[in-house]
Amino acid sequence: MAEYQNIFTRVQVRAAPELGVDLPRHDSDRAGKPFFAYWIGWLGNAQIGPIYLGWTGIVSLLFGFAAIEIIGLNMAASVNWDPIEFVRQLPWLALEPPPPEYGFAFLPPLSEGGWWVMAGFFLTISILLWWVRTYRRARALGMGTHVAWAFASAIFLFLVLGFIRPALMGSWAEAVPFGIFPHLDWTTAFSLRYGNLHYNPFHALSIVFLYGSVLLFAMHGATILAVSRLGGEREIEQVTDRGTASERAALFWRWTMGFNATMESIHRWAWWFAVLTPLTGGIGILLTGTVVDNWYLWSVKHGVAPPYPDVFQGMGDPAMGAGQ
Ligand code: 07D
Ligand code: 07D
Repeated sequence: MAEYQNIFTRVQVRAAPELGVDLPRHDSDRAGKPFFAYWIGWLGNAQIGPIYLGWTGIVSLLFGFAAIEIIGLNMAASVNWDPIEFVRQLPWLALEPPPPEYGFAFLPPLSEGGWWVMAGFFLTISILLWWVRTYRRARALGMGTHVAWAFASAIFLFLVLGFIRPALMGSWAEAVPFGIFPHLDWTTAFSLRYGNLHYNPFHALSIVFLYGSVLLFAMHGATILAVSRLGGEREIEQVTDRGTASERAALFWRWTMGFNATMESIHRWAWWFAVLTPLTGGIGILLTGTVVDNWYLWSVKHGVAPPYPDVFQGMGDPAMGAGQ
């Protein structure tokens, strides 16, 4: 049985690389000669390439490279171009956005955030062109554009954090710095500055969808693996044949929780949970500092959180912390 199971689930189809799909007219050729990698076969399909580049792909990579170059060179300059220190301190190095005195100026002096604006601009172009690529490649294959719209949801949060909210606040200084720990420090500081993000209901919703995505992913992945001995991942047969693995999987969930998703709906659950994570999150960030200045006080006002305990009376405005 073990050998058959292997053949069942890991057999590699070595077909024509394009699966017989004709390229639309005016599309450039795909680049690279495809090859097969045995070990990669354990993670997915063993065939690597060819890749479709096209002008959106090439220009996206060029802008992405330029952005990373600007970030990396600025970080290197901050350690006096010392390669050892660059590697040693890399997680803590930063390229910071312009300070508040420049407001939302088009291009502040390069050494005072100008490089940040330029890198952000290039990174944004790169990401948007990559989005166009996901959209156009899906269209070229006659697919739906679900991947592109899911990606758009993440791009929405990215733009809110680095562009839309700073624009609304009239200051680049509100934006996220480039850097590993610096961007985490920004996240903590943001939460503290605006009265604890845990009291922001859209942050809570975003967490619900994030945790929900993890739960759904675990349930779905586990379910399919659990019926792979019955051919559970062979989706065509699963949709058309009776008495298949997917029926058993559905029965499992009806037995254990009284309800089952279907082969189609489980992917809709997954898509919506994933898409709603950055979408609700982005709404929460947009509201912060623009509509609501302190999420804790907002919660007290709306009866979501109880007022601060009396013991702090006489120590200033309790909700703002001692000394305010
Ligand atoms: C696994 C797919 C692969 C992608 C990877 C990321 C870079 C950045 C650039 C040094 C799941 C590649 C990363 C190219 C290097 C320079 C200049 C995706 C997978 C491996 N964060 N964040 C990380 C980004 C924000 C937060 C890690 C990006 C917000 C917390 C990585 C953005 C806030 C924690 C990273 C972004 C925030 C992280 C792992 C953009 C609130 C962690 C990411 C463009 C949302 C975790 C040290 C990962 C960590 C982490 C990248 C935005 C919070 C460096 C590109 C401002 C609390 N973030 N992040 O696996 O280990 O994603 O940090 O918006 O604990 Mg972040
Ligand atoms: C970042 C979308 C943009 C990314 C793109 C990718 C490249 C790399 C490279 C391929 C992730 C571009 C990619 C450029 C290409 C290669 C190599 C998506 C991104 C386009 N929080 N929090 C969230 C929790 C606290 C804070 C979301 C939990 C504290 C801030 C999420 C807790 C404070 C922000 C979440 C917790 C705080 C968030 C992110 C617990 C800190 C945000 C969702 C248990 C002290 C963001 C509304 C996401 C948001 C966000 C989880 C606590 C601050 C659900 C579980 C109280 C400032 N937090 N958080 O999808 O949307 O991110 O908030 O305490 O901005 Mg939080």
